[in-house]
Parts: sequence; C-alpha cells; structure tokens
Amino acid sequence: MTAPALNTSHSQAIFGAAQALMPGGVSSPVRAFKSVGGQPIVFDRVKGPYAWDVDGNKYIDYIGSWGPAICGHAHPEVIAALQEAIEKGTSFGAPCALENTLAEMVIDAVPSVEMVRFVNSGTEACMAVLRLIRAYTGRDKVIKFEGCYHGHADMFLVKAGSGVATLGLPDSPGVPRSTTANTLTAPYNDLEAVKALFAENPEAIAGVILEPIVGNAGFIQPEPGFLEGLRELTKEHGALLVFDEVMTGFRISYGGAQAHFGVTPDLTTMGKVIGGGLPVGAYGGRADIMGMVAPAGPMYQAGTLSGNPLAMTAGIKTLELLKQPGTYEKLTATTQKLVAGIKDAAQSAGMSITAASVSAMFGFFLCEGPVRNFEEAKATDSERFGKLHRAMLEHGVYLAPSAFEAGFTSLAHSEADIEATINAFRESFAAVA
Ligand code: KE4
Repeated sequence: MTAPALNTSHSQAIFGAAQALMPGGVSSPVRAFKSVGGQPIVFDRVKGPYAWDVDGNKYIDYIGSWGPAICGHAHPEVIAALQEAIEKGTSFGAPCALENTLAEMVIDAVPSVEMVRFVNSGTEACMAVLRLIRAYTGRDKVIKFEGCYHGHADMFLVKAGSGVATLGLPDSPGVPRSTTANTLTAPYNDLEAVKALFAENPEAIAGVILEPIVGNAGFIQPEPGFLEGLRELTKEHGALLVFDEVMTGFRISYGGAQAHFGVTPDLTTMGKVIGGGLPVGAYGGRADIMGMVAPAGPMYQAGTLSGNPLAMTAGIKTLELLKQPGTYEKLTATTQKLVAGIKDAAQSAGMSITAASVSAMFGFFLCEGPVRNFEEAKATDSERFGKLHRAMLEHGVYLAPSAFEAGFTSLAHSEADIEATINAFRESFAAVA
C-alpha cells in the first residue's frame, strides 16, 4: 500500500522564504535534507515521540532534536519545572545554586568526572577540552578518528562526520592549514594506526579524542579491546584520553558509554541530554586537570549564558527522570525491538542491511557490513537511503536526513509506535527495493 503523497505546501512556503534569510534556509546544515533530496519539513510542535509539521502532518520522531529528547519531547515535568524557573528570570550571568545541583548530578553519574564546567554547546565543550589537554600536557597534536564529529571548531574539521560527511565537504574552507596541521587522524577501530601515530610523533601528542560509540558516520560501535587499547596507549605515551559523549552521554547508560564499556577516560565532553532541550554543553574529568581552567588555573574559557538557570533546570529535571529505576532497560528493549523489525523488513524486501543498537541509540547501513569505520560506512547505498527516507516521511516516520547519522529512541516511544514504525519500514523498503 503506497502512502498518500504528503501535503507539505506550508513547509515549502516557509522553507522557500528562509532561503533568502539564512544560508541554505537553515540554522544547521544537516537539517536541509541536502543528501536525501526533497525539501525539509518545517516543524510546528513536538510532544512525546511525535512531531507535527506546519501542514498538520504527524510523524514518529527518531531524531529527538538530535538527542536531547530522550524522555520524549516537551515532557510535562520538564515544562512545569521551566515554567516555575522562568518566573525568576532567564539568565543571571552570576553563580546560581542550580549549577551546583546539575554539576553534582553529572559528577555522581559519570565515572571520569570529578569536576565539570558548563558551556552552551557540544562544539564549545570540545573546543575547550582540546585547549585543556594542550594546556595540561604542553603538547600540541591531537588524534581524532575519521568520521567522528566533535563540533564545528576549526581544528576538528578534518575528516569529520555528521553534516560534513553528509554534504561530502572536503573539510571546510576558511580553516587554515596551520590550524589542522596538529590534528592527526586514524581509522576508527584501528589501534595499530594509533600506535603508529604515537611512534611517529613522540612526546608530541596531547591526547586522543573519540566518540566511544560513533553516531556521526552512521552508527559504528567500538570493537572489543579498542577502547581499552586506547586507554593503555594514552597512558603509555603520557597523553590524555577524551571521550566525546555529547551524543552518548546519559543515552547509552546513566553513566554514559564509559560506564557501559567500563573504560574511564581522563576527560569527557557532554551536551544534548544534559540540557534537556535547552542549550547546554559541558566538559569535565580529573580534578587535577580541570583545576587548570580559569579562574582556578590559567587556561581561559568563558561564556555569557553558561550555566543559566533555565538550561540548568531542564537538565536537572531530565536527569532526575532518567535516574528512575528501569529507564535504560526500557530504552534498550524498545530499541532492540525496532532494530529487529528494521532488519526483518529489509531482508523481506531482499535488501542488504546491517543494523544495531546500544540502549537508546541505533543505526543501519544499506550494505552487507560489518561497518567498522567510516571508509566501510561509505559502502552504504546513500541514494537508496534517500529514497527510503522520503518514503518513511510519507508513512509518518521522521528519520535523520542522512546515512551518516544515528537514530534515537525515547522513553515516550510506545510499543504501538514501534509497531507502526516497523510497518512503515516494511512498506518503504518494498517501495525502494
Ligand atoms: P553541538 O555544537 O551541535 O551542540 O555539538 C557538537 C557535537 C559534538 N560531539 C558529538 C559527538 C556530536 O554528535 C555533536 C553534534 N551532533 C550533531 C548530530 N550529528 C548535531 C546536529 C547538527 O549539527 O545540527
């Protein structure tokens, strides 16, 4: 049964007008649907697992604002807490007790974090943590992995994932060679390549930064021993290990991917979930390292809206909800059921697929697999993914508009939502096979 073509006339009008106002008509490139074709839908409102566009079409949402909506969009308890907080003002620009509260929750939850600094985005957190590892070690070089995305700061735009990969950009113009000369890259899951970089750059590498589960090159898991190997290598060479948990933090488990895998980095970046939908990023880790951050130490980093009471309130309430017993068991069961259904639907349509999930994060590639790194991820049939994405939209399911992103479930996705999604995949795979 083919789905009726979507009426998206209001979306098209609004997005059309946006072209003259904002580059590409968007505030962030991946939203423009460039790699899947067609025009993006313009959201009107969100609630629980659902989004409604400006034409009144309803979708089951598996982006969740790219991660923050893990409790479901506009959770009533988060909204109520914000309504109470807003009466006291939107921003202080001064210390407030709410920062202590969220800091204590993060420190209690995340194994590597003894001290934390709040910022306003994952990009800021990653920028600051890179400056910090250089300040602490006195070294300039950093190792990142192909396909991993650590925000849009200059030094990370080297073989980056997410929107950079989605748009097939050869990294970005405007980034001086001198800036990226100190950024070394290796294939994900390739410990030998990392060993070689350390051998070629003795005493020069400040640290290694990675997504402990990749969500920006599609969904790629660390192979057994990879994270442990990086932990040993960085210790052996006097370098620091940084887990970028902006996406995985409080999603893979309440202690993040580091708690799930039992590998503790020296520093961790966070974002998304800890802001509960408001702009919050954070970096934290060993107290002896964080003690270098101004004004406690000489490494400078600052932010007008960092730690503002509204964002802290949304983060606190979100983590309180996630800390409830059974949360991650529920998220895991929901997501595993979804992924099993996606695989079955693709195979019924005779399509190659490799798919997986960990807790509330999942992904699939339209190829045989396994996919262990970005190079292998590129084998996915991106063109067919684009057709699938459009077909799923017409069946009322909103997936990330890129083959190089991950999917996110929430506590609000019901069994009926998962069943409906699997049926939509069945219809859509059949239509694009
Ligand atoms: P932000 O600056 O977008 O808050 O965070 C950057 C960032 C850092 N590290 C990781 C692991 C991330 O996933 C991100 C941002 N994720 C993308 C989605 N792949 C944000 C979506 C977008 O760029 O619009």
